[in-house]
Amino acid sequence: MKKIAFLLLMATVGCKTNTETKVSQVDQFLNTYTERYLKLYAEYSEAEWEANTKIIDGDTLASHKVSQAGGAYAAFTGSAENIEQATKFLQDKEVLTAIQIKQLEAILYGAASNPGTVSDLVKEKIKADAAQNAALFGYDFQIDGESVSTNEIDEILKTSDNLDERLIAWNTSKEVGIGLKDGLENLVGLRNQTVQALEYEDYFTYQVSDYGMTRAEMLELCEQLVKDIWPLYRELHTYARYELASKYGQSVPDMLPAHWLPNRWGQSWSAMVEVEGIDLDAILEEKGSEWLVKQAEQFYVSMGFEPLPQSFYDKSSLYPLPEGADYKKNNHASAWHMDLQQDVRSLMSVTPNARWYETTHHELGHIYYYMEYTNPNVPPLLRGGANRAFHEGVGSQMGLAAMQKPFLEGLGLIEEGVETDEMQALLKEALDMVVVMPWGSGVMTQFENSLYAEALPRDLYNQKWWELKKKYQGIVPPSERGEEYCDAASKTHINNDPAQYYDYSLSTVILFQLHNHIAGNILKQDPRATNYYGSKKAGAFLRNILSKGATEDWRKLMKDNTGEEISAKAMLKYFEPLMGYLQQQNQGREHTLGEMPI
Ligand code: X8Z
Ligand code: ZN
Repeated sequence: MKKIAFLLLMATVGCKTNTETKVSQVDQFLNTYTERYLKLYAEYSEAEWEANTKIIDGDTLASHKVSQAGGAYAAFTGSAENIEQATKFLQDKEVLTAIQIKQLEAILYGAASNPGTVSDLVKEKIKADAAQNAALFGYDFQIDGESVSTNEIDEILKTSDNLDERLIAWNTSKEVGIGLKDGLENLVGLRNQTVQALEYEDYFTYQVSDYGMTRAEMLELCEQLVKDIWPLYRELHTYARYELASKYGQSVPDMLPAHWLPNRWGQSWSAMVEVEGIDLDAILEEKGSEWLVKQAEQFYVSMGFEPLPQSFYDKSSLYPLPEGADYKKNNHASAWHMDLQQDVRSLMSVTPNARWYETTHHELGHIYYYMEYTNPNVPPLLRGGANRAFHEGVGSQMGLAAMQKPFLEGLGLIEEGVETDEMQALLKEALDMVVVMPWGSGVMTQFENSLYAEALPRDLYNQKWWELKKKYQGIVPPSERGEEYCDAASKTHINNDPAQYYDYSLSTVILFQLHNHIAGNILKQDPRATNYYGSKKAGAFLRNILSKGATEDWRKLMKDNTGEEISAKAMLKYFEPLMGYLQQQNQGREHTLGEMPI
């Protein structure tokens, strides 16, 4: 008895020493890794920032810098030595702390996109990525021989009643895809091959694994979300066909012609309707672009977030380039955590209208996420969102809140007590938030799944794209689009945020879960008419989620904060009153979408 007890004691003591040694060995490894990682990460970000804010035709220096810095970053993060060490430590999971395990896993996840064992492939991928980006954002869109910006194309699609003019603008917007097709095909191969070197089946599977899910699980979740919102989407589709046909003086088509819609990809339709009493475009035009950014910051600050550092304003690229500039910049909005510390920047082309008002809140959501998880409890390797969808959701949630009537009244943007049509306001929101679902979880997700996991041949790219557009969105091209076009490649994310677009549709359902919670439990307000402004309590609720970064499992975070699993229920509840209204509007109209897409 005694002997056994003694032996047990020895074993425990021995084990404790072992554990302590292991824990401190891992800490030492993580510290050394992090120090080098931060330096290389910051250098790579800086090179990328330059290459995205100053795109000059044939500029080899910028692409050389990206290749150099990207190469050094890849060589370190994908080095056999680091992979080996992290793998070895993870074999003894039971003696490690949860936060150590998460960091080691993050190291391996990062390594898989740059494995040192295939360093030539990785170098080629970095170069190809940079070239694709420069081709996409250096593209000179032209109408009648005159250069036009994407903001100008968007403006035509938003406002013009002239179908000929719309068709020209839409066709112009797709021209860029032609020259991107070869690069896309090449990148698909390179992305797949690099992750396959670390045993992932394909790049889509790799990207999904960041959620702790398999490809099949993600596809199933996406299909489920599309099914959940489909009855509402189907009503919106019918409504849009009839309303737009009447606006353009045309007969009602079975499917929506792409150039009829107020967005290049038919992913947001809110510009279709106006809410009387709330003409945000007119109000914002008077205020000017700088005001938009400052106001969005002020909204966050009112809820208890810190003011943005001065360096944000000094270093960001927030507005369109001056007329006649001899270079271009990336025209798609983004937010950057340059050094995983205090250097946060945004790249936008803010113009004073409702779309940029929403986008500014969206981008500042990323920035505030960066600032909140830059704290001593979150090691730099875990400075990311609970998952990527959480990162996308925060700012969109604030954007939604910043459009609601009580908020606008409080800010003096509309007159207190002004008569507005609440159903129109709800419809306008649905035309963005519901419409993004079949686009994000359907078209984009299915297309990229085919591209990466099902070896879609290049001579079917456009055919597949339009099959999916018809099936999930009920949208058809203005005329036959052969394989000489590559319409998918006109979408930024297909080129440079690959295989992760489901982030946006998941973020939409998550944001309604968080929003309904804030409205119902914290503000005690109608979720369709809230005013978050100045609510430190709502701010604290959000800050608590953001400040954890990626240190906790996202499912647990969701459950702890809302008591729910991820689902479209909150979103459907929010839009409930709209269903009856649409059914009434659509009485006697023919639905051309099936009762379910799948
Ligand atoms: O890409 C974005 C953001 C940048 S993270 C502007 N969004 C998606 C898109 O534009 O397609 C926001 C909504 C969907
Ligand atoms: Zn975003």
